[in-house]
Amino acid sequence: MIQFPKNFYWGSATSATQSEGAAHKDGKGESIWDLWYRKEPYKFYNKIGPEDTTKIYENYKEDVKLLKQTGHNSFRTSISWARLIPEGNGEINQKAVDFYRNYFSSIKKEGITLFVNLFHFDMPSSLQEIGGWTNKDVVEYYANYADKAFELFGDIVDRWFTFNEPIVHVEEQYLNQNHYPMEVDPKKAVQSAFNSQLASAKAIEKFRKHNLDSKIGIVLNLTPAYPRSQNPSDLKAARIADLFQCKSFLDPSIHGGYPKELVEIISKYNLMPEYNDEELDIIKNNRIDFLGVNYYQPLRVKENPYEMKSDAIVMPEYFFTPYIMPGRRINKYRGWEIYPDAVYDIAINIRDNYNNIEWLMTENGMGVEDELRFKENGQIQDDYRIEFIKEHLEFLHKGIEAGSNCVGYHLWTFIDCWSWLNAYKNRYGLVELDLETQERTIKKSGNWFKELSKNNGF
Ligand code: BGP
Repeated sequence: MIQFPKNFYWGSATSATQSEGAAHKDGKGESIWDLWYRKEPYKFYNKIGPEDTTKIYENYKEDVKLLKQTGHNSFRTSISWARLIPEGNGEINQKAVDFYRNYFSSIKKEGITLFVNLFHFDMPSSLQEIGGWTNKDVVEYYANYADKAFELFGDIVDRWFTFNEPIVHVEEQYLNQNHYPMEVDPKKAVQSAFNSQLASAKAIEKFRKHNLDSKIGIVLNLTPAYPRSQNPSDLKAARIADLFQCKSFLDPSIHGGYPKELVEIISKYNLMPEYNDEELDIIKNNRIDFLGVNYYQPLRVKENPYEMKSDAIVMPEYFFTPYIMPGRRINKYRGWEIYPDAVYDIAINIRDNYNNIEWLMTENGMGVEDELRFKENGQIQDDYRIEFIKEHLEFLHKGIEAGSNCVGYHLWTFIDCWSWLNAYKNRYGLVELDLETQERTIKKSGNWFKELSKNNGF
């Protein structure tokens, strides 16, 4: 039996946009996802957009019972900035305040520890119109929003997060064209990254003024970068990949500043963001209390054998090229490699290089297509998901045994939810969602997860 430390957090995570639905209800403002879907619905899998996602907005009372039935002692969701403050800055939407207070209170009434995140890829569209994260005014508006959230819900939230995976909105909005406004502009990407980090620090600064009993952290998608080989050029590619993908947010969030080599590269290619000393001080003086780590797949890289043209757009691929390792295990539905061993490496990296800060796995999971084919006697028999979780937990446990300060494991996700790029194609939930009827049915993994949580191990 693998036994986890006392009071270990067992649960799952979701986000506002992916689970609430009611995108145009009760005064909610438009987010970039609503805007993008309105403009280009064909960009979304089966043309299903964010408006009708899992409908937790209407169903939260029932759904909270399901949290309990699947063994959650903790749960993370996010606040929709555009629901709470429809224009992104200024007037508060009272209906949103009521919804979040009722939803959050019902979670707390079940004795479930509540983790709330402030930003999960969902910029209010009016703020994207003025440049989103590339605009310093938006940093101020975000700090005001965070301040308001602490004031309104600070008494019921146990742990806060400033951002979920900030490197993702940076890259997908300004390099890879997977999030609106789908631009390819490395300078904007760097500015967005710096401003997001500054926004996180400013939210922490506001948080401290409220003197709450809770803690505040950030959720980062981390994995050590694995080089193809031990050749110096592959090793260099891995080092730079780590700087860009992990240390760009990890170092300022925990150590209060940026790695020298990262700054040198950014500066060498004329990508330095606008910043001043006061902002650097804010980042330095407002660090996280604990860390959330999302992990799905390893980051495997190799050298880029080609030279950069003098007029090239400076893309990360010039420094490190994704490496598709022969014979890798893969989740074919999502195209992501399965490599549970990385969880141990993450744990050791945090122990040795990040002050052994308190952390938890905030996301890990397996999205599978067409799960109905696994339905027997009315229940999806998702043994593959149980195996996936077990394998990752084994390595997490090994990391804890080695002294890493991990305090919990959250699965992605609770009820099958909408995905940014894949809508409802791949299902991740412990609970099945019938999209037609909205009926919820606990999968085999949901029952297993309850046992896992009850036994604090398996
Ligand atoms: C993470 C995001 C989640 C979720 C998950 C699964 O990066 O934080 O919001 O979407 O990935 O990915 P996908 O939905 O693309 O399959």
